[in-house]
Amino acid sequence: MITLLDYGAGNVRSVINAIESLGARVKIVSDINDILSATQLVFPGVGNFGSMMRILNQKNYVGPLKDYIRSGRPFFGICLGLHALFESSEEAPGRNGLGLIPGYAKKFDIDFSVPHIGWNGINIKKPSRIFNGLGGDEKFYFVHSFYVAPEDDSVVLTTTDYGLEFVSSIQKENITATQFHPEKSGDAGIKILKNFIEPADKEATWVRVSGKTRLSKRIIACLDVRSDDRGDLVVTKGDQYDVRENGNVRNLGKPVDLARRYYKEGADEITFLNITGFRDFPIEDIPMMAVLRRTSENVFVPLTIGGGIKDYTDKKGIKYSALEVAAAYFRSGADKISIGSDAVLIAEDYIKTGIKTGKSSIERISEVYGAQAVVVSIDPRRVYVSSPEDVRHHVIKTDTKGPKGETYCWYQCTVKGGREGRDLDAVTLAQVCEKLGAGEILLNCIDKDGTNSGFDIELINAVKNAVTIPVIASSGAGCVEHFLEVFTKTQAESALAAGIFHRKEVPIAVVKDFLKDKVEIRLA
Ligand code: 1PR
Repeated sequence: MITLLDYGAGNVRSVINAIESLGARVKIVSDINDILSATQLVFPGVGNFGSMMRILNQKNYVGPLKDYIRSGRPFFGICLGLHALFESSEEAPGRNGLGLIPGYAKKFDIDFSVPHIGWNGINIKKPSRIFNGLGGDEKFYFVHSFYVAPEDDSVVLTTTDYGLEFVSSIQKENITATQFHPEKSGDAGIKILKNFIEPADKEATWVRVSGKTRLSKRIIACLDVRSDDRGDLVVTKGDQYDVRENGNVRNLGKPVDLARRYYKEGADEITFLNITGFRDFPIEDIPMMAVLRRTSENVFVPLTIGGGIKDYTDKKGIKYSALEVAAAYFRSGADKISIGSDAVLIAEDYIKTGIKTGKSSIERISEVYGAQAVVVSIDPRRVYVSSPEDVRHHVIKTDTKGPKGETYCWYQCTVKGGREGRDLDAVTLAQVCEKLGAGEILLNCIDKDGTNSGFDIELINAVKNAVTIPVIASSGAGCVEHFLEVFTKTQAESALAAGIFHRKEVPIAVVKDFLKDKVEIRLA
């Protein structure tokens, strides 16, 4: 029986599923006695250091947690569960951590995109049975803006390189804690959890010292999900956002089955877009919650869900905040939520007033769950102009001429699945959303969607060069060379595709095989 400390922020379902997949049972802490009587404790921290410590204090968990750890019983901390062990964090000045390990958590101050999101390697600094059975070149999933700086180097178990060499896990007597997420790190991560759960009499059999680690470019499979005309939930795919063929919604498979297939084929992440979300009431959208719950049972890579994440009032007049909608998705197994239409409206308001209200969905979800959990999905369309002075938007010079021979264009944001254009450009939207707390941009392109003609490199460069957060390039992938092009001609951290994966034209494994000696990627 593994005891799991859940303080209510973020996706602990994946940790539970990962542990249960190993045949162990999980007991979730509901009061201090559960902590005091635990025999093996896992603490997966998610979100913000300040709100985590506030909740632990409110629930009177701090004392029992310290007593448990000091008693010498096994403890495994994940992400903020690592930071919590330290004295403090720059994320919440003035807020004390558990103080069991001298040192503090620091914010990344580097020239790279922050948060550090994605699959990176580890340099092992001392033997540990936690790594038994691993080969040495595995990559693990990270998502964080802060890293721990212990005063005593002897606690350092691994380091990872990202702009600098930072501590990616620690081990001290009964305490093991990782910055990376084993529950989101495919088979390698599951092995680590297995080694923790298994009896402690096993010796460490393996140690490795390696050179610099590198963050991988991610390959993301995207599943646009909606009800077909019979009311069944299907994965569909549009051509420039039109998902109908001969009048019927295209049906390319079942969401859970396809997600499992992509996980097995080596997808680094899976994104579900509930593309009827803007018409439905998502909290009642049980089928989508169920899709996430079932997918997270045996898909151990990050899951993002988008579609309909906004404040709304249901048919009975009950009000739900976007935060509540997001919370329901996180509880169902999502690691990140993606906001589309609402982000455009929020940015328009912000541009009008220049005031951060703190009340928008982006700000509220980011505050509670952390910036890394908030993706903004942009659905832009090219608008050609004869001269940059014609509009007040970010205009680029383009190599793809317009219908009247125009050599300039801007990228118009749309809402409601591309059906309504707004007076806002994609570059400005991305910049405003970063300011408001978004942690990543999912950059679609309506002109390219479903065309198999390659990513819109000019759009991706325009947005990527305007923000410091990671960008997912999306729309238009038609062959393996398109992935190489987007990773060599732009700084995008990830590339997302849908149609070619669904139709089995270019499987994920083939993409990775093609990229493996040319670009840093994870081989599952
Ligand atoms: O506005 O917050 O409710 O979110 C709605 C979400 O649903 C947005 O993220 C929006 O992009 C998405 N969406 C809405 N309508 C459609 C549609 O197709 N009719 N899908 C739609 C957009 C997602 C793309 C696609 C890539 C790759 N499709 O990410 O997967 O273009 O496709 P490809 O590789 O086949 O070219 P809200």
